[in-house]
Amino acid sequence: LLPAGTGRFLGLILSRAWIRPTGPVIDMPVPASFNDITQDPSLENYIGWVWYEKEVLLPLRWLQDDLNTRVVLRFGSAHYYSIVWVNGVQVVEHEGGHLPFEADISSIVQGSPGIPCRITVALNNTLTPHTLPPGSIQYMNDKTRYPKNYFVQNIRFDFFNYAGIHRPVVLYTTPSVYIDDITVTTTSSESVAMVQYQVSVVGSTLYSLSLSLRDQEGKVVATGDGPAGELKVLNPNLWWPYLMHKNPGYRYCLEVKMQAQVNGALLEDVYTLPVGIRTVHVTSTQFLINGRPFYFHGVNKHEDADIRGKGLDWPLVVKDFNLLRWLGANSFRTSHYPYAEEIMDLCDAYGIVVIDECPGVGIKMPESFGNKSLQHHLVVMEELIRRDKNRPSVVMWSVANEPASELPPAAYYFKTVIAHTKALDPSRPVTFVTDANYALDRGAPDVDVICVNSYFSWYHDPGHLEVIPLQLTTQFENWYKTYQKPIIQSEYGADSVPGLHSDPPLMFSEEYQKAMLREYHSVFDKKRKEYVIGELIWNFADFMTNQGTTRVLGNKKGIFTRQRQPKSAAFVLRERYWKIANESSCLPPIIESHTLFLK
Ligand code: GCB
Repeated sequence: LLPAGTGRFLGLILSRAWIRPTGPVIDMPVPASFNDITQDPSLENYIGWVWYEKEVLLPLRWLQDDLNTRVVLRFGSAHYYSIVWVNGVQVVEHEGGHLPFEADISSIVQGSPGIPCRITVALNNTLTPHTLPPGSIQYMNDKTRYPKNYFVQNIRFDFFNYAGIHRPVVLYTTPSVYIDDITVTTTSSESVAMVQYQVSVVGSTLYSLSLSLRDQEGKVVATGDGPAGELKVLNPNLWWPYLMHKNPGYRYCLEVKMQAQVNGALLEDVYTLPVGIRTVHVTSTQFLINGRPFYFHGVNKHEDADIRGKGLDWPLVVKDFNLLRWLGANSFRTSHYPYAEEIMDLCDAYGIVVIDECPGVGIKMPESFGNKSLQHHLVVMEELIRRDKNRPSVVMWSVANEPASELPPAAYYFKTVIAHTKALDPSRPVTFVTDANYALDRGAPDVDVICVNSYFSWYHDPGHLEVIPLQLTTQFENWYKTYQKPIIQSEYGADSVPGLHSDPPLMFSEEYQKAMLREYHSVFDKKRKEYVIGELIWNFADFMTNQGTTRVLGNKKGIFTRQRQPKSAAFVLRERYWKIANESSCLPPIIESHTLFLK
């Protein structure tokens, strides 16, 4: 990794015939954020360009068969703006973290077997009013208070702006004619389901496609051919959420086989895709999965951990799923950006329902509602939907979190983003998460589900738990009477410093966090009989933020610590979630440690 000055000088650096390190060269793990890896505070808070470089030797057979093999370099995500070179040739440029991008590098690496392939990445974590999330650079020009050229990056979101290559980087191959994309949607009735598919092939127009769908025993239940069609499945095993069925997360395996003749050679590309058969519908009071009312009892999360920041961390990912299931949580929102594909795979497999949020967080400045931002937002939604459209766990898209949706341009902005999202994926409802006043919010008319965040007795009336019942009831009634749409309490919570106790409960103690939850829960219990369809605690775990006077080594609203130890509030929530799960007629799987709540 080579920190290389500020972005202002990038043009200069690139125009040189040979790029040389302009800063210290250090070892940097991938995937990981670079911020917390060293003892150097300037790297922790670094804004600007950093460089990564690595040499790899590619298998000989990838390089010799140059006509028919396509070599691809893929990044799971890199934060924020990336330029990638292979052997000094620029192969891809990508704007935005949290989503994958890739480049066909065949023409660069083929024809030179035995020569190492040098992958160079320039990354810039600077956020502007037009990036997602937006941010701005503020130069401090008062020479009596700040050194020359001093600047800070202002952000309007509450998590540390970790940067680096956050997800795995892989090299893979396909034939030169290959399956580029598959789109699957499902419909079902009691005894028969239809799986609609569309397959796009790139590289030739002369190819054949055959499809087969297997159940979990490996039995072929339907077959098809051609680039579009329908597979009929009799007596389908539906994909059910965790705790809604004794066998949640059932997925069939769709195998798509493409064959093409190219210059006398037979090329074959085979792609397998897990397919969950399920439907999603929204009424004015309910969220239906497979026709049954679904109540979101879940969490908001972050990709955040000690040392590796936002870098993918398998042990942590698996630990978090174990904690979610321990908690009896059936869902989460990917606050405030798309999570790693590895996490989404586990949601599909375990039946954890997802509200899939794009990085539209902190859209507060008027200039962030202009055409430039809007166009970028549309592209980000395209990338997100392309990545996650086939996931049964994803039941709703969230296009933003707490934007300044009362500003006049927000009306056109959200109408456009939501319409675009629906055009790309007509099968799922769309929302954004609001903290605006119900009477002033200009985006709410376009959402399918109202998702509202509130922090009564915390940011408003701090310390006054007694105001919660009235204020929360009023909040729900105002939204419902205005829109007649189901409502999710998409955030509520209180900070607690683990180990800090106080009775009567005082703010920041574990007791206060518990008491606040209980006040909210009593209102949820009344309103979920009407039109409230979910509650998502803020937050699953403590997480790092920018430094500030209201943050003690980060945000402490977790019900688990950052190291995933439960605070008292976790037990309150666990008891509640299992109780709610048991109210449904479908028995959850009996796991020994949960029997206490199942009796
Ligand atoms: C919110 C934000 C979330 C913050 C949270 C808080 O409304 O959506 O990103 O972390 O409040 O704790 O302030």
